[in-house]
Amino acid sequence: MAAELDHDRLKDLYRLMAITRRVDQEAVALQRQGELVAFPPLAGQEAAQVGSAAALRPTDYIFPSYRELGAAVARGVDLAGYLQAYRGIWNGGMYDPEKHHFAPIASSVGSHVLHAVGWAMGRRKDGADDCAIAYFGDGASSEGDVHEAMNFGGVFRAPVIFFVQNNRWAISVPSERQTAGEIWKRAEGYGFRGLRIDGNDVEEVFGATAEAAERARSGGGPTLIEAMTYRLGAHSTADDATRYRDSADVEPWTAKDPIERLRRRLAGEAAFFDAVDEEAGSVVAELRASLAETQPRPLKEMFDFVYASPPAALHVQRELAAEQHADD
Ligand SMILES: Cc1ncc(C[n+]2csc(CCOP(=O)(O)OP(=O)(O)O)c2C)c(N)n1
Ligand SMILES: [Mg+2]
Repeated sequence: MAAELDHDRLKDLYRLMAITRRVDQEAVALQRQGELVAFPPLAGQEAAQVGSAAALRPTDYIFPSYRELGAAVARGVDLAGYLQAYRGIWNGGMYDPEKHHFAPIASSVGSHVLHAVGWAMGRRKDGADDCAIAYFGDGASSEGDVHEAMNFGGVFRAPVIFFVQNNRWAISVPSERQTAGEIWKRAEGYGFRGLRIDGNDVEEVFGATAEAAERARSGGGPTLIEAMTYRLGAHSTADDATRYRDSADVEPWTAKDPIERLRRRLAGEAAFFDAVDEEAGSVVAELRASLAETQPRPLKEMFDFVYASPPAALHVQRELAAEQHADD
């Protein structure tokens, strides 16, 4: 289902994917240098994320998991704010979700898929024709929350796209050890359209997402897109993927690297590639500088923002914390 994107659009997608790759590598380096607590690299999944996010309108709402840096780059989210989540400064990132319609990062697997459905239903009640997209993994597709979200979305024909990146792994569990059938086929049981696409082909991803968004806007209900891709790196900087997978399994996917694939299509654009490299270099230099300036948040904020009226026990804890950490 190629969307036949024009040359300039392909160049823009290349630019976003290349910047994403560079920021991803920088984030891993920052973790190794002690600047981040942990980071889940997305290398290999750039086409799936950038192609889908770029196919939406800025007013459509993105509900990311913890591995959606590429969608954040495509949306123009403040990347230092994004990485605060991985620096342990703030759960869910310090960027403003409302500014770019990019929800706080969900590290609880699958939980945000319900939020996407709720937001989509609310937006329709407001009379708007925006849609929501929920990004989640092959592993998350086994979560009860995800089944509930898809069932609810189907029954209420919510304007939502369920976008699964099947990167073949849920930490150390390969997808065939956790899903007996095919994820995209579940859509039929929920009463909406499902499809499987080549997640490393940015044009195909863009086309499938644009079509799903159109369906959502026009009252056609949700779409489940299963984008077949591969997690080239480890699950996160906290694990060693060589303990559970062979490098021989990774090699064929390295050959299908989505950025190299697009670069081959854009051959002859040497000056453009150089300009993108240079831009990516400045993006990461700025990012590094702005992370270095990050100050910890006031300790008392740990107790804010959850309850409108915090329970008594929390008040006690808050006072104790204030007493014991008067300087924080
Ligand atoms: C509710 C919940 N259960 C377990 C975990 C631990 N955990 C973190 S990531 C992950 C694997 C998720 O795999 P998948 O959905 O395929 O996403 P991927 O990491 O491949 O992007 C697990 C089990 C968690 N964060 N939240
Ligand atoms: Mg996975």
